[in-house]
Amino acid sequence: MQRKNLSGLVVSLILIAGITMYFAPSALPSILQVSASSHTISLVANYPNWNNSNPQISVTQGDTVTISLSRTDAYTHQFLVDFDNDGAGDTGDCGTTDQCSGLFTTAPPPVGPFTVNSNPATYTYYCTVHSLYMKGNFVVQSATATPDFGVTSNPTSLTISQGASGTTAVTLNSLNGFAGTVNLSATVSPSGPQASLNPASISLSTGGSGSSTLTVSTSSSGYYSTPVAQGSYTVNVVASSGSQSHSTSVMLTVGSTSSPTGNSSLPVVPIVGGIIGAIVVVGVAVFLLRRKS
Ligand SMILES: [Cu+2]
Repeated sequence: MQRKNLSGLVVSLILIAGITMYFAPSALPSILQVSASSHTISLVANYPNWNNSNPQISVTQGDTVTISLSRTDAYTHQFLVDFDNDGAGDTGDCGTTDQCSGLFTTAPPPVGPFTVNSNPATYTYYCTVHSLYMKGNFVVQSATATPDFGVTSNPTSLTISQGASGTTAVTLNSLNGFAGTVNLSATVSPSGPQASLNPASISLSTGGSGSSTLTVSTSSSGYYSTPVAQGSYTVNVVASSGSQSHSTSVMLTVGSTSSPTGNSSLPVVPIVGGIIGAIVVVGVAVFLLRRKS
């Protein structure tokens, strides 16, 4: 009886281990593929094009590439990838910098496999014989694109009257496979209006996006219930995750919608206006008093 239980336990453990190994890979977070891969690219020469369209070839730095060649027309061709950007005419660096076939009529041996060592950029591949027409882009992409995120707001400006509030949507986007939590904060300059974000933190999945609502309020505050001054403000929204941070600005105009929306600091205008008004009042009073006496 004891032995039967033991064998049952062993069978159960093997089953659990098997199921775990089967399901574990799908439970792992998806990670951006950055390891080098191998590509075989087939190009058919058919004057005046490769593959009838001179297709763009895209690879990643560090990839291993093999190019198999053939033709369907009656001409002689020669394939060349111009990694040093000196044109189709220089075949002297074939096999060192550039990658080339020989002149061919029937399908030649494939070019490569070769490792793409050139810096990320757009290069050109040619037929050296028909270089004006038979050419296309050979794009080398970076293998080390850093996962990152972007932040935008819509709308990018708000106009609200004193004592009111307004909202704008702040959107976060995952870039280059970024996945993680991004914290949002907002500051207003000059101080006065209050800004808040809901939610203040967004979890982005790889290739995903998320949105938060930025609410800006100009209700009066403080002991004397001082109203927020009319004028132009900037709300700076900072999105940060670890050491990475990005920001976006929302222009805020406080006042009636018909008031000017220039960049000048409007609080100066009422102050200057008030001072001028006071001088005029005092001046008129002095004039009247002198006239009376
Ligand atoms: Cu050709």
